[in-house]
Amino acid sequence: MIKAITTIRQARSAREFTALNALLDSLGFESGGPWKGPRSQGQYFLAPAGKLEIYVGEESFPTDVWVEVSDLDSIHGLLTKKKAKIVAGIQPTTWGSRVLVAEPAQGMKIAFWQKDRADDVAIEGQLHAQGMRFAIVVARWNSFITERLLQGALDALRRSGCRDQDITVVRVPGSFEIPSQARTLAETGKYDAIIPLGCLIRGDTTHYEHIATEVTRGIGQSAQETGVPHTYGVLTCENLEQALDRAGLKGGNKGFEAAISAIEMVSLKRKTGRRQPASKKKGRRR
Ligand code: DLZ
Repeated sequence: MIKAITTIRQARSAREFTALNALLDSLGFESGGPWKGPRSQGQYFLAPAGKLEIYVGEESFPTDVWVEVSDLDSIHGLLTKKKAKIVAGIQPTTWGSRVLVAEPAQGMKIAFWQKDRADDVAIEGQLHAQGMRFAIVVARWNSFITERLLQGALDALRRSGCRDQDITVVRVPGSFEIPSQARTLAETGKYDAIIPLGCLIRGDTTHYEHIATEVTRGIGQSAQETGVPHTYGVLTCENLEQALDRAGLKGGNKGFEAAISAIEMVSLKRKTGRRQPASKKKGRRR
């Protein structure tokens, strides 16, 4: 039974390996984990689909690594920002797509491509945060975890193009206070989305269940009643180890994920929501 396809590239030095690692991570590849052997070390990255493609004909391809993306312009922007070598800028192909070829390490060419028309007709939000304004509500309780969530959220917003002056961070005592503050901020009309961050760890107190239920309900209610997207960056964990995993260790950083979801929801709302009358638009603070 076939299980996976792997293509392997060798970096020429530890420094190049580290730089490649960081670049692929910033482009959005999901890390599958590092490995270390007696003579070498590696890192593998995952993509939602793998393909082994064969063809016949006169088409010639500049490389044998092709990465299909949903937003080629953003990839181009990121590669440029990271000073990766671009061998061929974005060009149309003969098969209804656009492609660019990068060479992040010598001899390691990667083609990034995007179809001109998506296969499905689904409407999806984009992940550009330029011009969007966010409020992050962060609980001080378990701050050694919530501060990590905050760093993750800020990283996601900045990497997606949000300016620091468009981000407001508000601290509240504990997760229980998040919904009311989230609502206060949402009602100002100044923010495109609210990103709540907290960490509830089940202790030997019965408070845990009550707070978790209230916080979840309150955030959802604020989102629905104000019409401002709110995401959910509140960890509900059995223990500290689990919380650490979800705040940047094994399980990624849920603050980062909550911020990315917020960007997507703002973009989606702009695409699918009711158009604002011109008079209202003018009055909007931007
Ligand atoms: C009281 C309390 C408890 C027991 N546990 C947590 C927790 O694990 N995470 C958290 O964010 N907050 C906790 N709190 C504090 C409440 O959220 C709230 O701040 C206080 O009860 C004051 O209203």
